[in-house]
Amino acid sequence: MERKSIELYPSLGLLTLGAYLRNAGAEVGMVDLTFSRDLAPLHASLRTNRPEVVGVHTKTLMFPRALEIARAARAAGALSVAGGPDAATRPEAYLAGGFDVVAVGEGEETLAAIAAGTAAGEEVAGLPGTLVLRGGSIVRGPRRPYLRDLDALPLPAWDLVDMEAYLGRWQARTGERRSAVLTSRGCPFDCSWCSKPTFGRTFRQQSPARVLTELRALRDRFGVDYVRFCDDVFGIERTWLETLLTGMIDQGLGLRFECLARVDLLKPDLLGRLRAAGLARVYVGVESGSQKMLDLMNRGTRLPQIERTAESLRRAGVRQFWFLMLGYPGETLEDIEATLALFRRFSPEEYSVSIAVPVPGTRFYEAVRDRLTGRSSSRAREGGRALLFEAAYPQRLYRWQQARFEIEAILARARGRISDAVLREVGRVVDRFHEEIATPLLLGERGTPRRAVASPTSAPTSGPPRPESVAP
Ligand code: B12
Ligand code: SF4
Repeated sequence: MERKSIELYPSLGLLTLGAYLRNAGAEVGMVDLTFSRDLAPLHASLRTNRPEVVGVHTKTLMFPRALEIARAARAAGALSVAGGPDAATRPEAYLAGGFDVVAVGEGEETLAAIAAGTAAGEEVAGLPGTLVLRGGSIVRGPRRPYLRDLDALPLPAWDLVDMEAYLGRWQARTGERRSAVLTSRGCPFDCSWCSKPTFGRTFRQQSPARVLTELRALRDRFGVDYVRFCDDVFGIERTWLETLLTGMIDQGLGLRFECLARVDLLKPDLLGRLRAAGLARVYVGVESGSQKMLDLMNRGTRLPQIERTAESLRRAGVRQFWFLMLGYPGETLEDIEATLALFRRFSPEEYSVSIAVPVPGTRFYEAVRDRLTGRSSSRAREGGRALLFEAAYPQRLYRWQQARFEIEAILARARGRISDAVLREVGRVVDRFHEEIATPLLLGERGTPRRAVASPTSAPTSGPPRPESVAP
């Protein structure tokens, strides 16, 4: 999927871990499997470098591959350590699958301690932030406090990967040399479907001066001219954002950038500065055109905020990428119509309509846990379109709904090239097909939901969210 959409960036987590370990005196190498279809580069590196410790970054979809790596590491006599979001969510599964250690939460200090302990021949069980199996039971070390000062982290060790392989692909596709930058860790909001195993609800950020140093390094060392700010939400604090934008403008960095923003934070009066600093594209988590659904998701956003943001981005000439979600518990066909109507009204340049994925560790997952279909591998094969739980309507209905958004986007793109009357007529035909043929046929049950699925209760929130304390 990523190869097709070329959202290719080296893992910032691993590059930061690498830089941190080096500063701590360890010898570090990285096997980047992004461009390879098998584990041959790993086997070659294990043979040549004979590492004492092999660390693996994990996401839910990579679970089987991670276990293969652990087996290879063990066969080579190395201690295998799993870290990253999935291992932090279900460490038991990784230990049962063959990993020697699971590191939960922020990895810098934990991995450095594991590396130092292993080199000294010491027992790693009980180290803060780790879990290991001993005599069939799990030994869990105390929780490691979050890092307080992100400015103290070294710049990512870009030399550990083939940066040109990433930058060259971007350049061939877009003409731009794109790289990723992270300015903060965590997010204080609390959307019901969001998994936050690593940073919890903390929110910490680097100083604008530190961010500017990283931006300059990317530009000067690698010719980067386009940056993706990978923060969960970019620019949560207004004063911080304004200082960064001023720096980018005053230093004439000449970078264009994109980021992920929330409609309640992206105030229209900021857009001029954002544009002047290079803002080219914004990912907006619109999710639904139904206020009822936004509330059930505990999004904390209001429809008028979405409308105001979409309108001001359009006026400012910033490309909008909307994230939309179908199939979240509690959603009816009317809610989907409301989402489509909002989409029609603003015709964002780009969008993705996903089917809600219950990620382990979320309130959403807990709510549908007894209705999981266990189809995660089929989801990967089907390009992320498979339902992973028994939702209100059959899978085929969601597929058709996704197709309606695609048709709508095609019609919007055809505006100006095909007469409005023809486009209106095509739209009417599609709507009639939807109402009279597709919906009754796909529902097969005279329009009633297959099963009422309870929605996860949203956490009560009053006023702006407060981040969790970073104290232990
Ligand atoms: C930027 C981003 C992307 C970018 C770039 C990814 C990249 N190459 O870096 C893009 C858009 C490509 C992307 C794609 C996807 N992403 Co993404 N992404 C993120 C995001 C917002 C930031 C990642 C990041 O840089 N974090 C900052 C670094 C510092 O943190 P970190 O990587 O977690 O690493 C720290 C610790 O986890 C730990 N650690 C990590 N690895 C290891 C290994 C060892 C051995 C140790 C000891 C410690 C350790 O130490 C690190 C430093 O403290 C996160 C959310 C988040 N806040 O993390 C989601 C997130 C990681 N993505 C997620 C998902 C689901 C995806 C996709 C599957 C989406 C999709 N359907 O296609 C793909 C998979 C891509 C892939 N192959 O990895 C989920 C993962 C959930 C899960 N349990 O699997 C997250 C958590 C978002 C969420 N809340 O749901 N993503
Ligand atoms: S705004 Fe919501 S979805 Fe985005 S990172 Fe924060 S909690 Fe997760």
